Amino acid sequence: MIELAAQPFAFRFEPAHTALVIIDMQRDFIEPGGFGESLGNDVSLLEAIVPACRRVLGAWRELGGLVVHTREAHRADLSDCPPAKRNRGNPTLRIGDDGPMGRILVAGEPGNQIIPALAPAAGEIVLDKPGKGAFYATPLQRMLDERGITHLLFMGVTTEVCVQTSMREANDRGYDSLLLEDCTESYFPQFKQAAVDMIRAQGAIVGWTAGSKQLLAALTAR
Ligand code: C5J
Repeated sequence: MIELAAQPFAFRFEPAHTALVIIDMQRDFIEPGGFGESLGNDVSLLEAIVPACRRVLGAWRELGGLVVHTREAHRADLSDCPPAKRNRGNPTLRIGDDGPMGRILVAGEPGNQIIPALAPAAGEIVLDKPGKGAFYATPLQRMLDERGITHLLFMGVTTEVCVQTSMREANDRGYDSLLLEDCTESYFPQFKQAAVDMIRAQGAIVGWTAGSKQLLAALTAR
């Protein structure tokens, strides 16, 4: 059993029953010249978490822990993209349109790939999700249950959208989840802070939060 200093109180987990879930670290959200930047976002905020994510991923791989990578991705025919999602905000570029790195949020396109620094390794789960949450319309719960997973460590982007939605879905399904604060980011720093505060409020109503240093120290000390 590993115990790490977390908020609002210590988080305990058994590595064999815990998965590291990395949400949507895809090129279109993170890299300069991608869809995120074309919408006017400062992607350097998101890029800045990559080294901390790499350290955690490396340590987790050394331990032999289960890794899940997600991508926000739709089928090429957009049959899994509700018109409400495609039309929301009346943007100039919509899901499925040709963007700077291929068709936006379409599986298999260059911009939809996970950034090279966090590229999935053989045997790791890579999950395309059509929604914001990682459990909606995906086999994630079955995959975790088959492997006896009860605890989840979350990293990725963006904190208040796909990360928080996935943590809430996990919470309702009975998993204990921890968010690594310096391994998640938003284009809007105030939204990140609000999401972190919400997650751990009221005695971990959604889950726990901690820095990657706390996790790495706990893994080293075991
Ligand atoms: C994610 C988004 N991954 N912000 N997507 O958070 O639309």
